Amino acid sequence: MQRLLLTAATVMAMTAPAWAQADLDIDGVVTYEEVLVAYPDVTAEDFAAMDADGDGVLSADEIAAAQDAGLLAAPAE
Ligand SMILES: [Ca+2]
Ligand SMILES: [Ca+2]
Repeated sequence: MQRLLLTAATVMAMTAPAWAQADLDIDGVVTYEEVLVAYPDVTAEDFAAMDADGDGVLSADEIAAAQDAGLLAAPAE
């Protein structure tokens, strides 16, 4: 867990797109666990609403759509 938090801090220090800051293991998709690190208030229901294709992870497009829809705020700079 400590390593995960350190990774999050490192990623957030980089100038990456907002969604990429949540993708802690840089595999191109964001899991619910990764969302919770950046957005602790997101519920499983919120995540399911954002997961448009229902594959259990959020793609960059799904995150962009969620941010456009106001479901997911961009991380504070
Ligand atoms: Ca990931
Ligand atoms: Ca998905």
